[in-house]
Amino acid sequence: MSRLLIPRRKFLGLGALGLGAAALGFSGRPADAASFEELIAHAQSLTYGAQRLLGRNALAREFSAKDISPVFKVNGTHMPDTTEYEALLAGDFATWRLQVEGLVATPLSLSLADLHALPQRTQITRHDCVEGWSAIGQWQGTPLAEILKRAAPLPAARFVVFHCADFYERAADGTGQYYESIDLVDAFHPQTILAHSLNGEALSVGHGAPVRLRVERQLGYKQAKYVMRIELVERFDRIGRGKGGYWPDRGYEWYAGI
Ligand SMILES: Nc1nc2c(c(=O)[nH]1)N[C@H]1C(S)=C(S)[C@@H](COP(=O)(O)O)O[C@H]1N2
Ligand SMILES: [Mo]
Repeated sequence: MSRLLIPRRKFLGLGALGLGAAALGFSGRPADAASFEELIAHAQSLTYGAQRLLGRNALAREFSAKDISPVFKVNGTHMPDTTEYEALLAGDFATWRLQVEGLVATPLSLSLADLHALPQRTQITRHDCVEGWSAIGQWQGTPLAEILKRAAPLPAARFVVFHCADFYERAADGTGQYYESIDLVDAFHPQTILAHSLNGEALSVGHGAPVRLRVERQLGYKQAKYVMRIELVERFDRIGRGKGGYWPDRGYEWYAGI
């Protein structure tokens, strides 16, 4: 906490904003529930709103240590092919900063040490890839909610976009950078974490070092690796090809529920 670059006074001042810091759990009082409900209701799109509200807190299944897969396949990008990423890796990510920006009251710039200093969560879950393989692994990281409540999303924010370091397939026009997005229901879900470790070890490059998203109720392609920047937005139309993710832009479902 002390290493977070946020003056405490800013935290205390958030109640003045429309959203209200209390809505995001700063006080933990039961009275907060109503305003949080309003926030979530606002975030729903009609296509899946009612369904998501009913099950918004349902947990993905968690497993025990004996279930952990001996091998967790690496899929998609194995190593981001940019000089920026190579430099970060060469310095063991000491200069890496996670940017949190867009529709937030308090933009953040967090080091790996900052993320480790926040509350942590460990979970053993199953990863399901659309290509037909699964693997069970133990993920450890910082709940996205802990980060977001410090950034304080503005009332207009509806989605959280994860911008990654890698180009899955770099097109001639420079597009092709990997990205993904989730709604605020998934963003504040207790199992949604920015993982820095797999099976007790710092993430390998293959699995998304230094941090990757785990959003456990959705398929593999939503689990963005090499997350560099988190952007809160109201809509997707100016990002990538406008469908909210690298694979959604190429015909896959944006909401990839399991
Ligand atoms: N940045 C980035 N994230 C990504 C991908 C990718 O190519 N680039 N591939 C996705 C797919 S399809 C899957 S199945 C998982 C694979 O994660 P793993 O390599 O840790 O098994 O990452 C997802 N996240
Ligand atoms: Mo996948």
